[in-house]
Amino acid sequence: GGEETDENGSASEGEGTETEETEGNDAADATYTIEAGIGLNNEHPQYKGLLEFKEIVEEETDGDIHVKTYHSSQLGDDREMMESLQLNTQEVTIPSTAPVANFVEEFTVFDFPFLFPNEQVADEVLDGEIGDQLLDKLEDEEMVGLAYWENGFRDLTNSKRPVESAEDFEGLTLRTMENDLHLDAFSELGANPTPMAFGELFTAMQQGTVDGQENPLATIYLESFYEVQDYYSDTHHVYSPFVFLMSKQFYDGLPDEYQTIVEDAAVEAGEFQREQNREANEELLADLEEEGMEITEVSDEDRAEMAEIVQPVIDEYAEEIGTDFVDKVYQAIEEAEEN
Ligand code: KDG
Repeated sequence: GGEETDENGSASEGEGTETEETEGNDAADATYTIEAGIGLNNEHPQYKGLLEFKEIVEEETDGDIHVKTYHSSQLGDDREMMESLQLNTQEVTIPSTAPVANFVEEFTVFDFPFLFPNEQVADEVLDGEIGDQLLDKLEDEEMVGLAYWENGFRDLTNSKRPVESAEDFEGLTLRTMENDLHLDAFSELGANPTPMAFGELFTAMQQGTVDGQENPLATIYLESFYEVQDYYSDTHHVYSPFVFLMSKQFYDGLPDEYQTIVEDAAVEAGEFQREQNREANEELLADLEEEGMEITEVSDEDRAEMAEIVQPVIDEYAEEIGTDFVDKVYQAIEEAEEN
């Protein structure tokens, strides 16, 4: 529930790498320890969701599983943390789907530009058969996918000019996530994409190595990107899910009962996280403007033009992933839209 604001609040003030212990739980008494790390900071709803996961798991195992939480890439970037999961030197991480596609290429489909029309449709497809099918594929990569959380619709910021239409991308040096589809789509729009780990982004913008970046509003505001960026556009070009990942070796070593507990906790904390995230993404635009960013609203026509330009890239990746599977995704989206 939302009653642990105090704990969240004090956790976000902490200077150290570890959050304060959940009351009543003594790490020394635990049989299992989960080290959980994310790239975003402790202000982000993703971290609040992680604290919720910690609380549920520690309570339901009576402290027998202890969860240590890390934020701001303290344990590494998305790729490094996933590799640590494979080696079982870290137990949990929650990356965007984009870098996950470097391990299981089918995940690329969720990053197709303008794929999901809204969050509700995304929830239904991700939490349904299609989403499950992809989570299952992670096991060959020594990871277990327990749930989808939400990063959200990605928007554009830059330090050069207002971006209103497709032409405005021309020549902008943009940091992208480490994902080939993202790279090719932004190239197609005329930008100069530079893949980079999230932890290096702020400095890259500050030093002018890149002109801009794209992320959901919550990240843009809560990571104080307004300090180094002047223009924001609500492009909403990609819906970015998070995947809650656990080391397969660690998961397999848990008693059945604990496997169920961590799985249910990932889903339950995910529901809480999605709620928090949606609130943040709704509320923060005014705050961003107050911080001095110039806000540009992108029209549906301009979005449609962007979509048309990147369509050949989408088609290419659909071929690569398998058009049968991609068609199933489109079909699931259509069905969800009817509900
Ligand atoms: O905690 C998640 C981050 O590590 C990352 O996935 C955020 O969307 C993201 C980005 O732009 O790298």
